[in-house]
Amino acid sequence: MTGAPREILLVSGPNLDLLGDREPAIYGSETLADHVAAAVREGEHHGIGVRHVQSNHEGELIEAIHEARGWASAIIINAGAFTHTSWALHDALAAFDPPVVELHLSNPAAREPFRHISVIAPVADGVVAGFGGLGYGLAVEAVARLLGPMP
Ligand code: CA2
Repeated sequence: MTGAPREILLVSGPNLDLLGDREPAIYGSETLADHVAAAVREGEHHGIGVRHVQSNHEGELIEAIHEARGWASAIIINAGAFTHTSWALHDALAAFDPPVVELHLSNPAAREPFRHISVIAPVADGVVAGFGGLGYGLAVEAVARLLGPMP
């Protein structure tokens, strides 16, 4: 392998740390750790590392995105409910040049009206939504394809 190693920052927003414990009908019974493990496995398949950060605090997520400007080849973000409200996350992602993939377990467009708006979507290259835990692997595959073969 040549070139710098590729690594994705996987960002998980508020309440995703509760997955597996509540609301299984909407979000499934797998835990966030299960989803992160699926992303890591798919990354290994493509020779891409995955670093994960979860926080219930908007500022911590913004700091992680700022820091990723120094090392990440892409960001995959499930911003939780901040998806619908956080222009601060929007602005942080706008300052990150490499690919950004927005990720959701559910399909917010098929749910309550307040979930139909994403302030992340305008600064994302694409969105993976509605496929439950399968989406974590799909999002990593999307990044691998966007980045193309190692130079
Ligand atoms: O479908 C998704 O992945 C969401 O990003 C999940 C968010 C929701 O606000 C978005 O509209 C769509 C919710 C995060 C997890 O919330 C939980 C609440 C209780 C129990 C377990 C998870």
